[in-house]
Amino acid sequence: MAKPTRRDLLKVAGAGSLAAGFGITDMPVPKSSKAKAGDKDEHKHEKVDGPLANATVSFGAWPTDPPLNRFPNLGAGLPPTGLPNVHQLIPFEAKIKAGGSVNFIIAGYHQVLVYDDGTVPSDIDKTMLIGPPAHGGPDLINDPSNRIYRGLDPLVFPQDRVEVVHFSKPGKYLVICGVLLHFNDGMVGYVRVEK
Ligand SMILES: [Cu+2]
Repeated sequence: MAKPTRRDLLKVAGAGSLAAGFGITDMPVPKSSKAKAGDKDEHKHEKVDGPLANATVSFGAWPTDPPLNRFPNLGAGLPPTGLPNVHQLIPFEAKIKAGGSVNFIIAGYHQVLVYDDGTVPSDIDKTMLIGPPAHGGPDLINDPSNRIYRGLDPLVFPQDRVEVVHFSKPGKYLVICGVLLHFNDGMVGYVRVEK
């Protein structure tokens, strides 16, 4: 009798993880899907609709003048490559309503930092940094005062990605790029959250 080959075993293992990934298991199904401990608050939100339910902010952008050729994957890897990049938040001020979210679409080596209502760029302490040798990239701003969201380490792959940030209260929130050089370059913007 032929022994199962390594390939066969991998096939079985693959099928098992696929089933688990889609929730197809022999586990008994709980009677109430609301009964799970620890998640009740995450499912009590009111529905948010309309044009101010969310906004998209380009967080950096790849230039086209002069033409830029990123094929095959220039600027996607680690660390920053020195490719040209537009260090801006577009639009500069995004508007949503309370309970909505902002989809930050990140193009290139950037870090999203959001500061609480009323913060302005001059409030940011640029002496609080994280950089070499603790961190492998250029200096990052690490001022925790009034910081309400700190995005992924820009050394994360892929650098072109989306981070969705929720705003529950009205206010004018400062959003900056955590890369010190970019912040100094004016890579800031605001999220205005209406009632
Ligand atoms: Cu940046």
